[in-house]
Amino acid sequence: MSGIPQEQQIALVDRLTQACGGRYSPEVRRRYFITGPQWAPSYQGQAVFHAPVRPPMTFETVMEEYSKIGINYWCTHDTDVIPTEDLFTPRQDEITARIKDSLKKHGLKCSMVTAETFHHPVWAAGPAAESPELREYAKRRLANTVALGHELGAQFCVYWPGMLGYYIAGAVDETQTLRWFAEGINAACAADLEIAKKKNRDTLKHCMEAKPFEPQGEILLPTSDAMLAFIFSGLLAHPEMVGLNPEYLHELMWGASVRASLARALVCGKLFHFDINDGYRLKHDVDIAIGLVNPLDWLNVLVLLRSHNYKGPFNLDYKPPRTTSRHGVFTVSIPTMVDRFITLWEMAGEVISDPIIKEATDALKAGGAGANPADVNSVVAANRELLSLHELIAHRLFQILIGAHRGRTYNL
Ligand code: 3MF
Ligand code: MG
Ligand code: MG
Repeated sequence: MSGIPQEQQIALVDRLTQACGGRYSPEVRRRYFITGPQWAPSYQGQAVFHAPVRPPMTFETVMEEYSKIGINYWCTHDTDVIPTEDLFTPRQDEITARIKDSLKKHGLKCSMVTAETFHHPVWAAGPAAESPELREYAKRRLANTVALGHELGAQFCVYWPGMLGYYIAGAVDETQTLRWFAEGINAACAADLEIAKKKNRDTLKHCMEAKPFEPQGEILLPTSDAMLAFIFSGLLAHPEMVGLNPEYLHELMWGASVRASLARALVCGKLFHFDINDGYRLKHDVDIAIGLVNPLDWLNVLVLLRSHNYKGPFNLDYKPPRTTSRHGVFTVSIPTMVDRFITLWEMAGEVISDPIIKEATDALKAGGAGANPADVNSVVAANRELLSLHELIAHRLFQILIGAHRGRTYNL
């Protein structure tokens, strides 16, 4: 093949994307509670060792493209759309009015807002640092984000305290920092109660998001489990208003079983919101799009969520790879990721109703006949053959993933 002329490359990418088939219509995509962040498509590919590879993008463009693809909901950090210096000024109101107009124009709703408490130099020592004035500013920022959420009609507010910690141990008393951080969340809940009452709206669902590493060197609430302990610690004035926004990769990054992490959130009634993506264990936060690394694990995760009636948002928190162009972000990254999610979600339904898995699971739950709980050997003997079904269920999941249960075969 000879070199592909630059002016023919978009047509090639589009033609091959079409040729893949398996696309859902925007109408079908809109049936799912999929939310699109401002920051995902507008990520320019920059990082400590990386220069940006794509141009900046406005919220108007993001909303227009989401609407064409079939994503109903948009979400944002406060400073993705309002420069830090413009917060708390009339510029904030002007921009908020433009956001509302654009949402309306493109038929989108705002699902969630989140305060950026990690990027700006003001957060160099984190959002709960020693300076009382800094902490007062942090409370104002959280309360302002809650107000923005109500103004835009959001149901959720997310907090990712990725700067809650330190680079160098010893200077900070962790218990004190956690108490100060709780004061920030309490201020956000208090503001919410007041605004919700005034506006006659429900209060927001406040969701904490954990990540084990990055950008802080050591993080005080590194996992969803640490956050559950924090929510139930007695430090929060309204623990009933606060839950979790786990992120698939953030749990995987520390080596967890994501499905087990989600299960622990579910049994606590705290799985409010879910950031979906993919990546690798014990590596940095690559935020690859769903299903490109761990499709079988993703199928398992969605089986858990479907069988436990999770009704919250699936938030596309991913970073388009630096190899993807601006055109590719909206023609390859987002639609293919949404379509893989939908396919995996529907497959999860097939797993739940699969007669083989169902019969095997029922048999395991019935247990082996003749087991006597007072006799260890009889319990072992009664279940010996039955327990092979665990591996058979795993094989069946693989078959469902590759479509073998629908007759797909390889003839050698
Ligand atoms: C960082 C993240 C964040 C959070 C967001 C909270 C940039 O790893 O995942 O996205 O999701 O700040 O909504
Ligand atoms: Mg996230
Ligand atoms: Mg991430």
